[in-house]
This record gives sequence, structure tokens and C-alpha cells, in this order.
Amino acid sequence: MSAEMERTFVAVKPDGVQRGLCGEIIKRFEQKGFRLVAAKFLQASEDHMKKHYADLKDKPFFAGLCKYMSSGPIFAMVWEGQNIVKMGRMMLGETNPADSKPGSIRGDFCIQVGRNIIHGSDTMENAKLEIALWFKPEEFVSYKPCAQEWLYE
Ligand code: DAT
Ligand code: MG
Repeated sequence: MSAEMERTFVAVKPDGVQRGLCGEIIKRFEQKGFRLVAAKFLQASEDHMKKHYADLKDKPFFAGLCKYMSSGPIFAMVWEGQNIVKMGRMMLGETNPADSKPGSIRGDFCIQVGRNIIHGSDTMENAKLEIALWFKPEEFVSYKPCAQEWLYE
């Protein structure tokens, strides 16, 4: 197999969980062929969200963003696959659902930027930082999916 594997951090935000969209989001990553390597359902603290969104700390929406992200449960996941950081972002759509094409997750399931239902790492560097912030090494599950040889040549 020649595929170089990458990992990305994906989280269904509190609005996505409340709206019953966890299954739909997992389905899209599964049907693409990506491999789930870690997952947990939790309510994050506001402090944790401030760390997660540290690069946005000077934005006017930062306080509201961290409050909303800690207001209810989140479904946090790490997915693996070739080129997954870039492809995952394409699957999400644009930051603002109003700019997101139908067919993308944000294009299909939400309306406002402040309620855009899903997070996905934007660069490989941020993916590494986010995975380390949300998951401990022992929370990863190692297994070989039976379809691996049919996804990668
Ligand atoms: P993304 O989640 O697409 O990586 P981002 O990192 O720029 O986008 O911002 C993080 C989140 O902050 C985003 O998912 C929703 C919120 N946000 C971004 N821009 C916003 C704005 N102009 N008003 C309100 N919330 C915003
Ligand atoms: Mg971002």
C-alpha cells in the first residue's frame, strides 16, 4: 500500500448533537472510506474551548463561541486517511454555511456561521495540536479495516 496516512480532528458541535446529526456526520466520513481511530462523547469546559480556539482569542465572537461550544455535549473524533485534512475540510464546506455548497455538511444541514454544527482541523499542524488537546494516546484504537485493500492500491 502506497497511501500515506494523515489524521484529523472532527467534532460534532453542541448544535449538531442536539439536532441529531452525529449519525449523519459519522456516516459521511465512513462512506468516504476514512477510518475512525478515536471517539468520545463529552461536554467540554469553557477553558478547554479557549485552548482549542486560542488562535481566535482576539475576535469579537471568541467569548460567545467558547460559551456555545461548552453549552452542551460534543461528539469528538479522530479520523484517518490519505489527504484527510484537506478532504475533511471539503466535506465540511466553508466556515459560513451561507457560502457552503449543497452536498457539503455545512451546506446541507445549517444556516448561520455561529451554529455551523461541525469542527474539522484546517491544517496538518493544527490537526496534530487539536488531537493532542482532545485525546490521550491510550484512547486510540488500533485495527485494520477489512476494506483497506479496496480503498488504497
Ligand atoms: P472553521 O470552523 O471553519 O475552521 P474558524 O476557525 O475561522 O472556522 O472559526 C471557528 C468557529 O468560529 C467557526 O466554526 C464558527 C465561529 N466563527 C467564525 N467566524 C465567525 C463570525 N464571523 N461570527 C461568528 N462566529 C464565527
Ligand atoms: Mg478553524
